[in-house]
Amino acid sequence: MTENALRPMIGLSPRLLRQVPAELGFRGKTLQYLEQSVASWVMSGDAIAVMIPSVIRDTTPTDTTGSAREFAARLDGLVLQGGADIHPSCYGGQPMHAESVTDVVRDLFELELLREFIAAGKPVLGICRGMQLINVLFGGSLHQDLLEAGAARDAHVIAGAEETYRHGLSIVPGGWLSTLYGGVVAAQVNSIHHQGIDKVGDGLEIEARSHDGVIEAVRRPGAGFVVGVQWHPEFHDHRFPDLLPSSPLMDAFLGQARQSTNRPAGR
Ligand SMILES: [Mn+2]
Repeated sequence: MTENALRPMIGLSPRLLRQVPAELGFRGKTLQYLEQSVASWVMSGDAIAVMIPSVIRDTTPTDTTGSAREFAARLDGLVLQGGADIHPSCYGGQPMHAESVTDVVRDLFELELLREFIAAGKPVLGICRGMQLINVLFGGSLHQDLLEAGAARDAHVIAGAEETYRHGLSIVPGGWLSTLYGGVVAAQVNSIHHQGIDKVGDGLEIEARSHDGVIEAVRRPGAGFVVGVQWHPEFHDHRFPDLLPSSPLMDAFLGQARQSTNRPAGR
C-alpha cells in the first residue's frame, strides 16, 4: 500500500430495536444498533467500520434505492449481521408461526443494500440471518424452522448457551472455503439459528454443511465476493480456540474491499 492508502471502510447494517426497554428512555422510538463483536471483528482486520442507518421509516420505503446506492458507492464492503427471522413474504412463503419475530422493514432495507453493493462490485459478507438474506436475494427459500421441517436432526440453537453452542461443520473438499482454510474439511462452529436454507438461490454454491446436513455456507462463484456463513465468526475469538478461526474469512473479505480503496485520498 502507498502511504496515502486508506484502510477499507466497511458498512454494517443495523439491528432494529422497536420495543425499547423503558430504562433506556426512548419511549415509542426505534433504536438501530450494532452488536459490538461484529464491529470488533471487522476492525481487527485493519479496516474501519461504520453503521449504515436504515432509511426506511416504519413500513414506508423512503428513497431506499438512491441512499443504498450511495452507501455502496462510498463504502468498500458490506457486512450483514445476524438477527430476527426474515419474513417469509420475501421469498414467496406464508408465515407458519404468527409468534415469530420478524421485521420486514429491515428485510427490505438489507435486500436493497445487498443489491446495490453487489451491483457496485463491492464485497458482501452475510452472517447467520445475513447468509439467509443473500440466499433470498438470489431467489432461494428458507425453512421457517429446521426441526419442524425435518431439515435438521439436532437443534441449531440452545437457549442460554448461544455463544457457547457449537456443532460440526463439513466443508466441501476442494471448494473456495476449504482452499481458504488450507484444505480443512472438518471444523467446529458456533451455531445460533432455527431457520436455514431450503432451496439454494440461483447461481450460489454450497461451501459447507453442518454435521446433520444443514447448509452452513454459500458463495457466488466467479469474480467479486458474495459469501454467507450460517455460523457467527465474530464470536470465534480467543476464548474458543477449538472453533474455525475467523481471521482467514475476514482477510479474504477485506482483500476484496481493499481493491476499492486503492485510490487517492480525498476521493
Ligand atoms: Mn448451525
